[in-house]
Amino acid sequence: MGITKEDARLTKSYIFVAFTALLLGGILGLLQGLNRAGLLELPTWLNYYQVLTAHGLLLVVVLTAFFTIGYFYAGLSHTLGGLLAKVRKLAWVGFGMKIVGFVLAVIPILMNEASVMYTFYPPMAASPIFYIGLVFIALGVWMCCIGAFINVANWRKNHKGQHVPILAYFATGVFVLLFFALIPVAIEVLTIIPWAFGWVETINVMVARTLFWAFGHTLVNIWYLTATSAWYVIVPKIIGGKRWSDTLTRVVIIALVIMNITGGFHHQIVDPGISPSVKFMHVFMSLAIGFPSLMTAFAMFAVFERTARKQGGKGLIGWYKKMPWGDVRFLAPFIAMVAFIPAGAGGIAQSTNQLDQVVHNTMWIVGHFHLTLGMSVVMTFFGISYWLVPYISKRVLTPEINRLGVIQTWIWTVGMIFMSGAMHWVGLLGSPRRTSYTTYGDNATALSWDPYLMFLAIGGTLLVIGVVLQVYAVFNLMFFAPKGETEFPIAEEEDGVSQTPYWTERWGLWIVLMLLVVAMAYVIPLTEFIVNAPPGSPPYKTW
Ligand code: HEM
Ligand SMILES: [Cu+2]
Repeated sequence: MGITKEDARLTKSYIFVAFTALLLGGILGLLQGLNRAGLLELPTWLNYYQVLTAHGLLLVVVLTAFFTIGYFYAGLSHTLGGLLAKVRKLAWVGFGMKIVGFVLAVIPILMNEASVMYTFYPPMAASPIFYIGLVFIALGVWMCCIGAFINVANWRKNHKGQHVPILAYFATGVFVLLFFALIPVAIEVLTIIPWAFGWVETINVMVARTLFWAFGHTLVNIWYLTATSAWYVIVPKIIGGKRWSDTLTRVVIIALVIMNITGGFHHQIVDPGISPSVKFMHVFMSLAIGFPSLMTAFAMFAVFERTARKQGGKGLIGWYKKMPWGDVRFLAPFIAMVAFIPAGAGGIAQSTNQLDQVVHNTMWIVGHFHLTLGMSVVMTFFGISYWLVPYISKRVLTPEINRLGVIQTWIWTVGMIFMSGAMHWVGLLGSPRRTSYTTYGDNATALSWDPYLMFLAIGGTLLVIGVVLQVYAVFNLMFFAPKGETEFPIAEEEDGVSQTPYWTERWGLWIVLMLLVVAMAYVIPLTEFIVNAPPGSPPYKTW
């Protein structure tokens, strides 16, 4: 049957914007990398912090939001028998609002009126237009959350007593998290706007940072959950196997939804004014998420081994030869999963108070999130694109584009190892993040960073080649590849497994539990910040 034209057009538009953002954001990334290595001087009308703000916004907000929504809307359409007309309309209105919001945010960045980075921490203050743009983006994403809820609720009404299909279940988890995570950041932005206009004189910096990270940390795990959905549901099908336990997959999703929002203070470990016990609670909750992540790691390798052995794979590890290494739809998400091992380990190190003192605000952190986001998440998105784009475009993946994809995957892998490796190392030596090229008056320590920054530049150059190949592949699959039907690959459950218990469908309960955990983590510190508020800060333009 395939996807309807209207549903396909929606996802196609979202994916088109996502990969355009990748192209622009990647080019800006290279400019930064070359500047950091002292190889390139930026023109006076475009400084390092403008480039950094745009790079962050394009890749963290635009690429990820548009890809996630495009991918899950195609998934909802496929597994729930098409999108409802009103849901499609909501997603289009959301699309328009996000584009308007993004344009509003970019104009002040280009005018050098908003070099506040994507985290926009007060007391740095941008032009109010920047924040108004962010409000539109948030409203646009909310539209898409509500659309997804309507479609899932409608399906449940018509299929009483049945389980929501697994990909739609993942989508529900992701949209629930997005919906609730946007509330704190929206409150933050709404308090910043009058301050940025000058209508109120000061702002409570601690409250703003806390509201930001209640959102920011959750966003990270939204990307992760999106990538995970493809690992659990899509990859087993591509390698010719079956899914891992349906019940435990749903338990992983529930655990991630309930425990997620409550980790924000691990981004504020060195912030003053938060009691050690509250910080400790957040660190505990952050590490608690390691538990479903380890379940995922176990599940994936169990699926690989079982599938390979069924196909005649032998030996303790010899079965690996049976995996389809030449298929980009497998290779890219596979390397993405492997990258999550060092990426997650680095994250555990950073969540530890003493270790964070060494790496906080250094290039180590930038290395960390290029490994988690730039590798584990984005490479999974790349892998998805090789079947999703032909599926929505009613075209097929040709052997040539598959080969290009395999080459792209290796270039991206090597580039990221160079860039992220150099970032981690130079961060340990003290090189700060978010700082344009300087030798600090030829200070010896600063000069010792230069060789590492050279590796950063080499890695960045490889990555930009990877970006160009990837964007070429996506646009080719969207507009030029041969016509044909492509399957939406969804793996089935193992035969003879026990029935998934119905309690997994109790979303109302999971949301209540999530809100309780969020209250446990945030009510006391926020009350403290507000009741014993420091004097507050006027806006600063530091650039
Ligand atoms: C062509 C590939 C890329 C290159 C060369 C690149 C390079 C860089 C460099 C040099 C920095 C600045 C470090 C600093 O001064 O603190 C940076 C920051 C950043 N990059 Fe990338 N990057 C690339 C791809 C990506 C991707 C794919 C993502 C996410 C999807 C991403 C997300 C970020 C974020 C969030 C920041 C931090 C911005 C901030 O501190 O405000 N980058 N990148
Ligand atoms: Cu976090």
